[in-house]
Amino acid sequence: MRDDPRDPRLPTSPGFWRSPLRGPWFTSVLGLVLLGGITVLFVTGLVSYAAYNPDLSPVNDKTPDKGILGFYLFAWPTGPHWLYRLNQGVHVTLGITLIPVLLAKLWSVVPRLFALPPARSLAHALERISLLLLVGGALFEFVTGVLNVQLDYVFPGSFYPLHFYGAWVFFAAFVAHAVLKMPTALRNLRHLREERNDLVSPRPAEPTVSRRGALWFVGGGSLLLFATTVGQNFDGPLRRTALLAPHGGDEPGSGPNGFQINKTAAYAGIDAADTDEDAWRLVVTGRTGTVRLSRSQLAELPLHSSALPIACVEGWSTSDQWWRGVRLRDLAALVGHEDDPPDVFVESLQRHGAFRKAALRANQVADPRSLLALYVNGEELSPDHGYPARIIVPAAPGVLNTKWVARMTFGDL
Ligand SMILES: Nc1nc2c(c(=O)[nH]1)N[C@H]1C(S)=C(S)[C@@H](COP(=O)(O)O)O[C@H]1N2
Ligand SMILES: [Mo]
Repeated sequence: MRDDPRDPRLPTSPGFWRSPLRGPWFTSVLGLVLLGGITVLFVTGLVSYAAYNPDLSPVNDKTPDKGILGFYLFAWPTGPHWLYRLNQGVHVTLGITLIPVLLAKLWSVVPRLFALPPARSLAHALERISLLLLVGGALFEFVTGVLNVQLDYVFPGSFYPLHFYGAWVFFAAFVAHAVLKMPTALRNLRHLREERNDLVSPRPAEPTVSRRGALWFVGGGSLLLFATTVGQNFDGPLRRTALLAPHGGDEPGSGPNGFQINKTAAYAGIDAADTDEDAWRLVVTGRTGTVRLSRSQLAELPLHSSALPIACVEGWSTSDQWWRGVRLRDLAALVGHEDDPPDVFVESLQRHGAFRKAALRANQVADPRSLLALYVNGEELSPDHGYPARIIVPAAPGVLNTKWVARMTFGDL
């Protein structure tokens, strides 16, 4: 008896699963929410990757072996200036908001994981393998994403290739699943009287909550996560509502430099002795050679202002800050690129760390709002925001806004 798969004490028996909530309607509602939500996550994720300009330079490319998976890459525009802020805010906030829906959906179909026989036919075997990729892929993408946002990452290997390749594997299984299940899901939602299927328990326990009630519970969980995350894309009082987000809560300080900081100068190993007026020189190289500029020489060049946000890949952003500094295209002109500014390779004083250098495309250099900033909100940059000078480019991800700049090399990359 103990080995009989129909023994209701074993999870392989349909009778083991007693929740009266399980059934085609509950699973279909959650499935359709995920269909819409995950499609948006996939698209915003791919778009975010394009924003890194991976085709431009190996230093920007976190997945150099991507092959044809990079088929869609495009030159990232510089406008509207909040483009990356919006894209990444949606990607991260929506991902976190969907966690309860994903968990409820997996819970609703968990009896199928144990169903025997493992495969009734070749087609059934293939379907079950694709489900493993689907469930495994979904868990992998959500877990790596959340770890990267919350914990500054703890996985072995870099986050970017894992999350990128994982997304393709997962999305392929997801598309196959959606195509196979869509007709059933729509039918289940249209029919008032439910069709019975294998998800409906043959010996249901007494209900403690209705199916609609359970959906409200899942939705409430999502709403709570949304409400405690979305504020990290705004300043001051709104940011304080982002209780669960690492860049939620209070601003790191007050005054002109009192907005969010990713890595501090201390963390990046920036020594104050290397940034003072006597020590620091910006080294700019281009067609006509190299010039070295002290900070006070830079401050005597024509200065311009632009109001631009910092928007991090981890899904937090600031509102527009007033940056003031030298236009990137004016720096290009100083070294012989007067008319058509080329790409530029930017290197930081920072010696270690993944984001100490970045390449910018010619369109980013040419934009009059793109600056090597010396000031922010009317004051000198603070050490943590990149003193003596940092890059700020409209619509770009935060990683391209290199802090503590030491060297800029203009030329087609
Ligand atoms: N040199 C250097 N520049 C850097 C980084 C870094 O780690 N080192 N981090 C980047 C990232 S990921 C972001 S989001 C922004 C954050 O800028 P902030 O700290 O001024 O808000 O700086 C960018 N510039
Ligand atoms: Mo970032």
